[in-house]
Amino acid sequence: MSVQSSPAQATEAYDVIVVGAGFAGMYMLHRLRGLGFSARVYEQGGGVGGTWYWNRYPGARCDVESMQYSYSFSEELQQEWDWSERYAPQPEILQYANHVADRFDLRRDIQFDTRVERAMFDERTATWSVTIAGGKTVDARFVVLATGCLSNARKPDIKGLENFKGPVYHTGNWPHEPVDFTGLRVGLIGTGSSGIQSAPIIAGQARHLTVFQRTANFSIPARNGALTDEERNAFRKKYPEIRRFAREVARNGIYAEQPDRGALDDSEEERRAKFRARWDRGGLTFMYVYNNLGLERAANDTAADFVRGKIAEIVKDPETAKLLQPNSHPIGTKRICIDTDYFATFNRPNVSLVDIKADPIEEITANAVRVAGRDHEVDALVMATGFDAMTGSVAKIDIRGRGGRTLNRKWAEGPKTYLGLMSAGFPNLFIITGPGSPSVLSNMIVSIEQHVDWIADCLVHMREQGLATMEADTEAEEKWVAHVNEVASGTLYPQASSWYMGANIPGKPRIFMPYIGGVGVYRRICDDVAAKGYEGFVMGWAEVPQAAAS
Ligand code: N01
Repeated sequence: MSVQSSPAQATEAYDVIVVGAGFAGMYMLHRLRGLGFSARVYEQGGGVGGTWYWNRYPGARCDVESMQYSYSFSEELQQEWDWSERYAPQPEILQYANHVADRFDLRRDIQFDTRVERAMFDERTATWSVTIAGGKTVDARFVVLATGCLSNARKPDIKGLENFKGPVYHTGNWPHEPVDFTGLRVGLIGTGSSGIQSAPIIAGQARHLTVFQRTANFSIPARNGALTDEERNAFRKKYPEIRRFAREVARNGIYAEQPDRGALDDSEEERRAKFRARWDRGGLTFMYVYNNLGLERAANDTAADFVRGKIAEIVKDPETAKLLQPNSHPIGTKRICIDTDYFATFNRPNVSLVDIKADPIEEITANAVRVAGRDHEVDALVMATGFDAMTGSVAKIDIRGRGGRTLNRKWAEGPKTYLGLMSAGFPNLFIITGPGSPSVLSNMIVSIEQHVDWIADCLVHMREQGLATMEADTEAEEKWVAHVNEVASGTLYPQASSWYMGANIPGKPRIFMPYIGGVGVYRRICDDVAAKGYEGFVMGWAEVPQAAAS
């Protein structure tokens, strides 16, 4: 038996339906095609690129260096594409996504502007019936959710927001036309990565920028700059080593020196020198100066104190500097931000900071944000308030597995998966970089490629063995969920009210969602599971005769 299209009575049928045409969906399609599977990708947006299609806010960039935040599956692609800067701006990443779509002729199997509304598993035929916007139903043996972890933008429920007369933008769903803030008073709510990246650019344009800060955040300078030909070529020459290291050794899928000691193993002077060197170099690897910054509070405090000290050096007004110094969580336990001139922006005469921790926003009126009885007048509002992360986009699809049980009901107390790849009771449904995998704690493209390759190998295995269904075993899933929680609880991460924990969404269960064991360790676990005949997964044979191959 082979993995093939559903019976003829279905109007349209594929071996695999992929939901989403971001970096995960595009690579999945490329692999499926290469292996001879028929596949259809449905994408809600009008183009490829996923998160980079939607997040067009001013200053949007990747916080992983471009030479590493790129596909490794094609040697030609990685040799031919020229990244212009150390951290590529959003338009360039989107251009890259479009280049990949063209280069590998992906568009002919992608249907844009098409939301997937529902997916129902028919146990009798071992087929998924997928309903797309407009009501059309398409069948597939397998469904792959490549829906992204940060793709469900969340506008908070703030009293009076509907009364605001000016435009309200969300960084995660930015208009495709240019937005010009010249001459306007702009209110920015939210100081995560999106707020921190956009504030300096908006401040450079607007008459006045008021930043409403609930939680002060740690941010490290990006030290962005143009890449020279020499730098690009040096990187390209080293790609085999860089990619191997990112996949197999690095915890976060990023090639960088690995720490060999803890923060308290050095004298204060040595520590400061090392932190200073990383601060001056810039970028995410600041947290990898030492090997215990995410594990021990005393070690973490040394890095947090260093950054707080830097904020005090940069920001001239002591009151503002104090407000900007994060004190509510250990450094790195909320996603660390990478910025260009964020803290210095508060030295500008046209920028003010309003603390909404002590005094939350009371109300938004027609032309102001009211805090502690005072109206801060604004002409436009920018919500940099984040996402219903990791589960939000999956939850928007009505997914029904065995016995008609919905995935939303199963995940009501928090997402449960085996390896972040499948959830028991939902056969033949794969998730790329799902909860329970390293995912958002890693260079996403490294994790995407690993998942796609694993799923592709798995489908080939099923085809070769004549298997019709595969699903996570409940016991294996319980053990994996317990393992994910156990590893997280050995770190400082659960101490922060972060979106990793679901804490940014009122009512969402607080569970540390990504797997923190490291990209290399996780890859070995997945490979080992496959080598043992997909241990922890239950395989099934077809119960009905298969139709002719498509
Ligand atoms: O969202 P966030 P983001 N009233 O959730 C505040 C990736 N990313 O879009 O912390 C007032 O981090 C909220 O306050 P608090 C990256 O992984 C990457 O910035 O909950 N404030 C917080 O300050 C990142 O981590 C890149 O107290 C409210 C902010 O809004 C992830 O996306 C760039 C509020 C939300 O911060 C998400 O980043 C951008 C309310 N009701 C994003 N609700 C790069 O590659 C929320 N907030 C560089």
